[in-house]
Amino acid sequence: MIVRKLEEITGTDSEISAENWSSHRILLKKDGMGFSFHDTKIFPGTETFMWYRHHVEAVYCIEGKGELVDLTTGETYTIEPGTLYALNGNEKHVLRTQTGLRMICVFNPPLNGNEVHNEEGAYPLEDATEKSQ
Ligand code: 9YT
Repeated sequence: MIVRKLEEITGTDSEISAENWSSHRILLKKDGMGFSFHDTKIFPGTETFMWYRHHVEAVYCIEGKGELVDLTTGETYTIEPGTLYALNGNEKHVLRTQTGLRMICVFNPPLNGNEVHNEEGAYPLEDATEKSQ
């Protein structure tokens, strides 16, 4: 059994920060669960383009408010506590928030731990055109 607390992750290699977010990656590939499990904060006033080409991901909002656009359909969804979205088709998407968001994220296959942006397929919006075809 694995029992782990958020504060044990803080300041370790499993706490990863990027321009628009920071993430405590609580379970990783090395834990052998078949998925990774993250507690992620999306910073206030941000807009993040993401495209996980190699992973499926479920995201469950527990704090804050935002807006998700599915770039494959153009559909926009409100994100608030109790909303889950599942990227079951490697959809390109944009997440916007004024308040900031706290999200519980599950990835399959699991992340190794240190992926950010390019390695993971998550790019800032300004790079979208260049890198996401
Ligand atoms: C909301 C979202 O897609 N988060 C992705 C996971 C997080 N950025 C991480 O741990 O890489």
